[in-house]
Amino acid sequence: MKLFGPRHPEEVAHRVPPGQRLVKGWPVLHYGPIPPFRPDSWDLRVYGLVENDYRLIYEELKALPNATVDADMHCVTGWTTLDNAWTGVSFRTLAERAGPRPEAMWVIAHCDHGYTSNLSLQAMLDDDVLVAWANRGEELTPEHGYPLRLVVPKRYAWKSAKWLRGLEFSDRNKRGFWEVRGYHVHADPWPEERYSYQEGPGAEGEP
Ligand SMILES: Nc1nc2c(c(=O)[nH]1)N[C@H]1C(S)=C(S)[C@@H](COP(=O)(O)O)O[C@H]1N2
Ligand SMILES: [Mo]
Repeated sequence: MKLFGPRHPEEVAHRVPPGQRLVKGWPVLHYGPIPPFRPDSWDLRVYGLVENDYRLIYEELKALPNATVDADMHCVTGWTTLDNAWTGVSFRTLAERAGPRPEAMWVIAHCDHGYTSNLSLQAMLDDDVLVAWANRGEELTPEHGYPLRLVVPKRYAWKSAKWLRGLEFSDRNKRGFWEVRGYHVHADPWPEERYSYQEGPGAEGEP
């Protein structure tokens, strides 16, 4: 995994989706203020249509098997960054511990201050989806989501919810903060799934 070395232009071209441009550095983008981290009251809840709902305090979360994923990041406003090495816990690890019921088809990420995003369980179970507390070996800064954010590398970055506090399994497509404001429920940057008017007729039901 080559993180900071020069890249071949063709390699870059293959990794920047249509309508996106590669940027230097790492932009900060979110709606509203940055929530404070209060370790004494912080928890991550995993709940909804699962066999065993549970909550983890921060130490318990970090003690789960750790995973590192090398991922690109694509914001629907047009910027892309490459090779963000994220460290955290795989979403699959969290989901297996909860045991989703057969009716669970969707996952809603809940954040401090009420931001939400939703995705199909199928997309969430991809092996590069994780909840992360570090990037390129450094703890996340508060503006990038510390103490915990979701990372869904293959979807536009509004799905990568910062200041994550809950993962809810559901049988319904409960649209998140941007999804109710006209953005696409699946949000794959390669076919440019930006806006909800592009969704097929099936998007409200089965993922
Ligand atoms: N809680 C929360 N998470 C959020 C957002 C937000 O407004 N609130 N914005 C999203 C959007 S639109 C983007 S592009 C990414 C940006 O992450 P970054 O600031 O670490 O680059 O965070 C996503 N996660
Ligand atoms: Mo974004």
